[in-house]
Amino acid sequence: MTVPTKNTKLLNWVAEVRAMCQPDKVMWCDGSKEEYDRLMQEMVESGMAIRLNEKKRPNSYAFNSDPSDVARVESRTYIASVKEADAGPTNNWINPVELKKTMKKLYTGCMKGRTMYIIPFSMGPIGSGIAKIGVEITDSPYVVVNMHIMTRVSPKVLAVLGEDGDFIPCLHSVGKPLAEGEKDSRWPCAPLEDKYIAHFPEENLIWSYGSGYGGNALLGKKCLALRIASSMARREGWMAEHMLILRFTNPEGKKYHIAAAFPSACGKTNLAMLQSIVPGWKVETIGDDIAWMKPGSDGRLYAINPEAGFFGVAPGTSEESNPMALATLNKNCIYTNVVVTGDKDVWWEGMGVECAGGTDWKNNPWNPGSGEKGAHPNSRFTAPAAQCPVICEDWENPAGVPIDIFIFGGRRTNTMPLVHEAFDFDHGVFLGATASSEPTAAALDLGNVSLRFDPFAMTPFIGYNAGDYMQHWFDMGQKLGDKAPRCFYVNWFRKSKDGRWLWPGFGENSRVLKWMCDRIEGKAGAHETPIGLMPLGGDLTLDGLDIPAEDWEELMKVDKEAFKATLADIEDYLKKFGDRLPVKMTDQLKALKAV
Ligand code: O2Y
Ligand code: MN
Repeated sequence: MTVPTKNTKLLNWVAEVRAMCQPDKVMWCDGSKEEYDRLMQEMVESGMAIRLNEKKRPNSYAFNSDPSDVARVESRTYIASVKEADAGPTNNWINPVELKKTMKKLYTGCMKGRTMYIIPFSMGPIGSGIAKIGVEITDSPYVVVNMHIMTRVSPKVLAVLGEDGDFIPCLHSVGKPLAEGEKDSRWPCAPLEDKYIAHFPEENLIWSYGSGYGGNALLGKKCLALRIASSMARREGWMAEHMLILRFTNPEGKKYHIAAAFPSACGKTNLAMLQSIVPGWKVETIGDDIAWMKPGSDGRLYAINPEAGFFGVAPGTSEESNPMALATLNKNCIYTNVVVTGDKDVWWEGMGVECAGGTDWKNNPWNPGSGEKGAHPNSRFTAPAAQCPVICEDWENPAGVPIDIFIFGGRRTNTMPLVHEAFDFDHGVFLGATASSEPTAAALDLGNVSLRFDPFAMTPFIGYNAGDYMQHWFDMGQKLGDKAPRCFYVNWFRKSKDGRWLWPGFGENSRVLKWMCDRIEGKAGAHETPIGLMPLGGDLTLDGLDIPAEDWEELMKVDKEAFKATLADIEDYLKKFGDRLPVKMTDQLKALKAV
C-alpha cells in the first residue's frame, strides 16, 4: 500500500485510528472511477448492492439498509463541548472526556474483518477560499461510493493539504466487527443504544459509530458542513446554513441569488430546481441543502454550495413535482431503500408512474396492491449535481455568488400567510429564528409533537448554543449593513378550513420569487401590516392562475387571535435560551406584542 501524503497530522491520526479499530486492511481512496467501479463490483458480489438495468439506469445501483437504520437519529446525536451551556438547550450533550471514553471502548477492534477506507475530501471547490478539507475514515464501502458523489474526493485534496495543512477528522464505523469466518450482513450496523453521532466543536472533530445511513455516516454533510462548520463560522465570521441556493434571472438577464431555509421534507430540492411559470424568468440550481456564506471584499455576502451531489428524498419526486430532479437521476446514481422493479429499474411512492411490482426496501417481494409501502418514506437518491439539467454555470465558482434574498419558512397549515417581507434585517432574523413546522420523516425519533420551532431550519444542525447562533445572525447583519440580503418568510403549506391546499405550489412559487425580486427593485408594492410587509391587492400578480378570490384572501389572512397564540408559543419557546437569548430577540418580540 502506498501512502499518498506526508501530512503529519493525517499520518498520526490514521496510525492512531488503525491501532484502535484494528481493521484487516487499509485503503487510501483517490475518488477515481476505477475505485468506484471496483467497490461497487465488490458490493454487488457480496449482495449489498444491486446493479440496475444498464439500459434504463446506466452505472446505477440500489441498496437496502437494515430496517433499524433508515434515517438520522437525533436522539443519539451529540454536541460534546467542554461546557454543557455551550451546546445549549437544543442539543444533546455529554462531557467530551466521558463520551470519548465510551466511544473508544466501542471503537476498539470495531473494524476487525473489515477494510478501513481513508477518504480525503473537499467541501466546496478544491482550493476555494470558502472550502474546507475533511478526511473521513470509515469501514463502509457504501459510504465511500456516496462520498465520491456528495463531496470532492481527489488526490488534489491531499496536494492542497501539503505536509502541514489542517483538516477536519471524521471517524466513522458501522459498529459491527466480524469474527473469524463470520458472514457479513447485507447492511451491518449497531443497535440504537450503541449508536453515537458525536461532534467535538472545540476540536473540529467528528466521531460517528453504529449507523451506516445518510447523515449519520456521510460525515461531510450534516456533521461537517453544518454542525462543525456552524461553530467554525461563528468563530471566523461567516455562515454555514441549511439553505438551498438558486439563481433567478429576469427577462433582461439580471441575476438574483436566493438562499432559502426550510426544514427537511418541505420541498427544498423542488424549489432549488423550480421551473418558473413567469414568462422570461428562469431558475438555475446552485445547491439544494447547504450554503456556506462569507462577506466578500465588496461587502456583499457570497455563497457556495459545499456539496457536489444531491442526497434527496425519493418518494414524491415525479415529473410533476420535480422534473429536473428526475432528469438528474438518469445515470450514475445510488438509490437507498427504494423499490427495485422486476426489470431492475427503481420506483417509489409518488413517482407518478405505475409499478408492476418488484422488491421492496426490506428486500421482500412486493406488489403495489399489498397495502404496504414499497419504498421507505425516507428513501434517498444520491446524484451528481453536475447532472442536473438546470445546474447554474457558476455552481462551482470558487468565489461563490452574491446573495440578494434570504427566504425562511416552515410547514404550517394555518396562521402563517403565503409570504411576507421583514421590516428590516433584524426583523428577518426574528422571523428566521422563530420559524415553526410540523415534524417530518427524516428524523424518526421526535415522538408525537404537533409543532416544532425550528430556527432557520437548523435545530438539529447547530453545533453550539442556539441562542448564540441567533446572536451570530444579528452580528452578521450588523457587519453587512445595507448590503445584507432582504429577508422574506414563506409558507407554501396553508390549508383551507375544509382541508384543501390553498396554494398550488410547484412552478407557481416563481410568482412569489418574482415579487421578492421586484421588491428589491422598488417595482412591487407591499402593505405594512403588524407582522411585516405583505403583497395585498394586486401587488403579486396572479394573472392566469385559477385561484378563487376567497382562497387568495384566506391564504394571505393573518388571524389576529391565532397570531397572538403563536406569539405566546414563541415567547414560551424562547424562554429556554435563558441569558443566551439575544436582547434583540426580546426587543423584536416586545415590538410585535405591542401592535
Ligand atoms: O436521513 C438522513 O440521513 C438524511 S437527512 C437529509 C439528507 C439530505 C438533505 N437534508 C437532510 C435533512 O434531514 O435535512
Ligand atoms: Mn437538509
